[in-house]
Amino acid sequence: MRTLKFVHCADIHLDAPFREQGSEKYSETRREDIKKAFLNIIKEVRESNADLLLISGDLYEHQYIARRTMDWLHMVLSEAKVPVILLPGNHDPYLRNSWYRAWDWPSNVHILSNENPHLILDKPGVNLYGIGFSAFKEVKPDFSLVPEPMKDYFNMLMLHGTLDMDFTQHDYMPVASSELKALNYDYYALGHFHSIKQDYNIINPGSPEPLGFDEPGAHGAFFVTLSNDGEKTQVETRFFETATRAYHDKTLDITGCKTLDEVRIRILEITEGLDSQRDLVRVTLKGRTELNIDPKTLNQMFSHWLYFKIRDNTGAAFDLDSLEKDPSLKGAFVREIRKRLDNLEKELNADPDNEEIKMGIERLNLALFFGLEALKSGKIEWWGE
Ligand SMILES: [Mn+2]
Repeated sequence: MRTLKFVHCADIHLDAPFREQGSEKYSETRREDIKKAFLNIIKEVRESNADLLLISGDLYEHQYIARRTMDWLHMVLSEAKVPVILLPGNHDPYLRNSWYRAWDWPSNVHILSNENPHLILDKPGVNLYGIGFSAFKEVKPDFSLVPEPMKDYFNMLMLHGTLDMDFTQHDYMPVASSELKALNYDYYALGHFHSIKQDYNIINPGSPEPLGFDEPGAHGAFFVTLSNDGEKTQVETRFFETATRAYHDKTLDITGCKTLDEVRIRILEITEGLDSQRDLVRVTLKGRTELNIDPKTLNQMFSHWLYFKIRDNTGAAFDLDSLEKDPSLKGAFVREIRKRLDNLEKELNADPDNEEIKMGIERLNLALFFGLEALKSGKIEWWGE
């Protein structure tokens, strides 16, 4: 039985600019977070006795990477103590002035460029082929260049590209799973998407540290074991988390909130359990309100968080008294609902504990709101649970 253990990661994006907050201290903290995530990957390589480390593109940001980060990377990669296979992605393409060409990489590092896409390691018996970027954009790859699988070797393809979608946009190497499977390789180490995609032996591990609010959820890399009994290769995978922080993008409908304190309490409710240093939070307020929302004042309450931003997307509340005089359908609708509400209010005065009447009033108020929203914007959004 032949076996191979390796760690597969991608999309590290060392020295990404992180401009969303506009403070240099924040951006620096986040760039350090990326390094920590990468160190977690190296740690896993060492502790799990992996034979290889595969990095499927976007290891660093060509436009922003600092020389001192490259020095740090040199040190860290040599500490991996196993062969490290790099593939240039769309953020670190194999350009003429690329660090992939003009840099003293540690001796255990191999780069699969378009000039040199093929690598055979007799020990531990791996046949590797890489399809990466040599410009910031790349069209569909030519799979006819991929060598035939080698007998008694583990055959692995590394590719940075867009899997199973985006076929009208050919800028980022679009490929289909069926095209990959037809190559009959044992493992396909993909990169490019920052979220996890897995189809048995085709894996896109996502970014080890999330890079923005469009990257929620768990982030890490894969520990993979291939085993071959002489006939068939089995693939076993284990995802491990590496991220320091997590993004949370929340929406809060504040229709019906009577005071700013009530709004604050609702914000606290939806962010309960989150950690001011680990979790990066954005709250978008929506709905209709008469309150004077000042995001700056609200934000002050969360100033001790590493990142907490409240955005105001609310609209003005309906002015029922003037709408009632409206000659159109809107006016007729408001008059009808208000007439029914008046009747129920009278009934409730006579029978103050009647739950059914209370519920009827609540329902009519909702009907009034939804009806006006539909008449005004042509659609309604349900914000309930
Ligand atoms: Mn990327």
